[in-house]
Amino acid sequence: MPTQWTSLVVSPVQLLITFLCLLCWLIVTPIANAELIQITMRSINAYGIGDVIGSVSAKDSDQGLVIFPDLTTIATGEHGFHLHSNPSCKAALNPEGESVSGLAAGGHWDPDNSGTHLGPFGNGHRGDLSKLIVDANGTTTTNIVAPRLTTNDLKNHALIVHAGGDTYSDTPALGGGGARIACGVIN
Ligand SMILES: [Cu+2]
Ligand SMILES: [Zn+2]
Repeated sequence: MPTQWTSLVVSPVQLLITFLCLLCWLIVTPIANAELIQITMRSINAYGIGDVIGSVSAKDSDQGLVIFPDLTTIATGEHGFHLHSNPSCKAALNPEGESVSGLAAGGHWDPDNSGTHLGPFGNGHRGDLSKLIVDANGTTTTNIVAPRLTTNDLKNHALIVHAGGDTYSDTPALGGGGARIACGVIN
């Protein structure tokens, strides 16, 4: 074979490298281009929706949904944090006729009808998220991961922060977070 042709013959190793590069590009490109969704969060109470207290951003990753809270003026400590079914942060009346903060958001998003609250790594409500940890300044910027959610799942629902923590169990009911204190709707 003339020497000018030998350099054009592709070796199996070169083919393998080309294939691996293409594979890497196909895997990495959608993650790098993942859309960042930003949700404005407002304080809520039994009278309705109040001031903006920050935002929550979210994007897809190969570990699931990564959530970046950036909230201020929340009491120090742990706060239950969930995706609720309805895209509303309004107060609503309970069966006793009392106005309840954020009640229009409905219950924890549960598309599988599991009927159980098990936290972000269980097989219960898919809206169960890791609790937010608020530092001594009343701010929270600690990222959390929701392995069973994507940005698409957030749409037409509401993110809710509760006054209390979360046991990731049905004892007490719905993890015991109590009152809904902040909310944001994803359209
Ligand atoms: Cu909740
Ligand atoms: Zn739940």
